Amino acid sequence: MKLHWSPRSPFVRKVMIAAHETGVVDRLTCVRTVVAMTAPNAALLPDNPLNKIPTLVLDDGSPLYDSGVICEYLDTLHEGPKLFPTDPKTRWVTLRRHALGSGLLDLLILWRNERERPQPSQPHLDAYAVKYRAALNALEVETPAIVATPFGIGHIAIGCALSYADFRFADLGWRKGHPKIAAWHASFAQRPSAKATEIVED
Ligand SMILES: N[C@@H](CCC(=O)N[C@@H](CS)C(=O)NCC(=O)O)C(=O)O
Repeated sequence: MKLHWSPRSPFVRKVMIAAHETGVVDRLTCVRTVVAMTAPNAALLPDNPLNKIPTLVLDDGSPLYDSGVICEYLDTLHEGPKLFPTDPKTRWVTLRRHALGSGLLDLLILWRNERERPQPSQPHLDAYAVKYRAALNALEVETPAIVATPFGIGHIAIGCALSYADFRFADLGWRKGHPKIAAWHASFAQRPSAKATEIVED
């Protein structure tokens, strides 16, 4: 399978962590694909008209996107503990946590784009800051339940979002005031799958 990939995309990292956790990483051929919101990549558009990575191309040529869909597909390729639980009691809370982590990532990427514009919109910057703080506070409150749940796609999305905050928003110092989720993130960062996929500056 071909994965449109970049070493610094936090959404690609979600897929790579899932691939390591499910033991299918060797089945992926990672193809470096450069994307930018303002510069559609003509080589990617036939596989993903939305111009986003990660995009997975199956052996029969059919594409899969976005990161959550790809992770759920990879989860069907192994017999081990599932990243996407089927038991309704844990499934819906897991999917909501995945939405929280992925949504926080979306927010951080939009925020970064806005603050790098020549004339950023202050109302947008202020709104991103409010939502970011609300998300961190929600994670802090939910940490005991997150810790008590078997590792899954919710943990992957939340872990990738917090690592991305470290990478691009070190100035925010997100750990301050959020000691519980910070302690959880420290243990997430020690997982072999997280260590193997860490995003670093070139
Ligand atoms: N919802 C998508 C988001 C993926 C995403 O935003 N990827 C960024 C790179 S980190 C991208 O491809 N941006 C290019 C663009 O938006 O045109 C997913 O979960 O896969």
